[in-house]
Amino acid sequence: MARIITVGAAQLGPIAREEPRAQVVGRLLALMRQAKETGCGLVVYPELALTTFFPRWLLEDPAGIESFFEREMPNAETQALFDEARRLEIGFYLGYAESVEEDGARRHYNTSILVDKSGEILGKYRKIHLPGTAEVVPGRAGQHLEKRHFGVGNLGFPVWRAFGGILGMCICNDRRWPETYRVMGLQGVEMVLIGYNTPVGLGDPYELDALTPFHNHLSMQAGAYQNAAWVVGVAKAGCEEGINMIGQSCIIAPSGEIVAMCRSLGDELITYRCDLDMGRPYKEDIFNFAAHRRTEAYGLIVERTGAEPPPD
Ligand code: CDT
Repeated sequence: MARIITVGAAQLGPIAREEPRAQVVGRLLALMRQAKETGCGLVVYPELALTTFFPRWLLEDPAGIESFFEREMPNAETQALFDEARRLEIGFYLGYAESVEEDGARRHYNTSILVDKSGEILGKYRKIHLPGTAEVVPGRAGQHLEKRHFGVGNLGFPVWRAFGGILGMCICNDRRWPETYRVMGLQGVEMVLIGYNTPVGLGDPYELDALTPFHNHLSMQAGAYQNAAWVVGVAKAGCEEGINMIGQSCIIAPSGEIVAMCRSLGDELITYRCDLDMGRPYKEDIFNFAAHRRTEAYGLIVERTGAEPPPD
């Protein structure tokens, strides 16, 4: 029997700093209902989908910082999402800022969860590759302070048997790193869910900014193809608090081909009927890891991996 996940990529337009959670949740619910109407069994929201992308600011007041984080999930403001998922029998991926007490200390993570069709949390992922800096870079047009606001994720890159397949999660900058997909690929992942907020105009040379949409797709298409998995990449897009963020949310087949893509920079749903077995010919042949990976021959290279170039 065909193993199909009809997935919805629920791109969000900007979220203003003062936009109440309830209003954001209302937008997420509208996209969830639209996804259900178009036959989806799973809807994927962006990274930090409940708030504006606050790591663009220094934010020194602890209470002000904490206001961007969720101490419980679900909580009073997000419960409606879980209730509606259960009512509609649709799963979801949601990115949010997580605040948790660990080893007697309060810790902050950039987190995503996978929720099943009965509204139960199946899995959690905490972002590992945190871009930007911990301190303000003087003279830069815009800041990206994820290293200040979040700890490095401590849950690895697990995969889950869910929705009839093997699913994994990562968050934004993770998508640029081959290790992200390969760690999940080695566990047989069949669909990788990714939320992102990708700003431009922070002060990089124009030629780098201009290539941002290309690099977005390049990374995800390569990750999909090289690991024979579907990839669903979902943006928070548009001009948010004066910073432009790319859109181009997309669904990518295990062939590496983009099969659906958002056209706007606002709230927009795209869907695709993903056949999980489409990855099989790749997993059995060109990317048959057991047959073709040569880890024993990678040793020399791994030993030299470091800051300095190889000797002459
Ligand atoms: N959110 C996130 O990880 N964004 C990064 C941009 C960093 S620019 C300093 C990304 O890789 O898209």
